Amino acid sequence: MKAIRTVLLVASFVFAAAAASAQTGQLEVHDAWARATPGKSNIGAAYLTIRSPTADRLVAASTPIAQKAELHTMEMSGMVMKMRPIAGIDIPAGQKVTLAPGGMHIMLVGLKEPLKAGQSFPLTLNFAKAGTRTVDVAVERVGAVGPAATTQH
Ligand SMILES: [Cu+2]
Repeated sequence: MKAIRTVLLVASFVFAAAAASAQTGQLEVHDAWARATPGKSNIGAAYLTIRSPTADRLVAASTPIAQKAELHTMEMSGMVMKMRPIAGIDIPAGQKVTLAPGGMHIMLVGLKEPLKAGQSFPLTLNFAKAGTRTVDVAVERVGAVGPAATTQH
């Protein structure tokens, strides 16, 4: 009888701990990728997915492989899609925010070397609340439209 009570106590403790960690989960950055840059272009773009359990805001980015990393968005200007710098990207609580071609992206200005498919580089993101996150950005071929499957090769 005593043993059964002990098991129940342990079980309820483990359950409580799991519930607590779900509530205090951390901001995560997934699927960071960039397109290889053609020729001698010294401008590139990085894309990724951000999810945070609490509202946050991406306010800056930096990478050792470029002079500057700017937050950009794309919008229609007349009949043309144009990109422009933005001060930050809001991350609503519990919602996935995806930076992808044709939309928001991280512009890499002044690349020290062209981005080559198969390489990767570090990118540091600064969040208003979560602080910094450094992710590895995989470089995909020039025509890629998304990150390669990460589970199979
Ligand atoms: Cu841009």
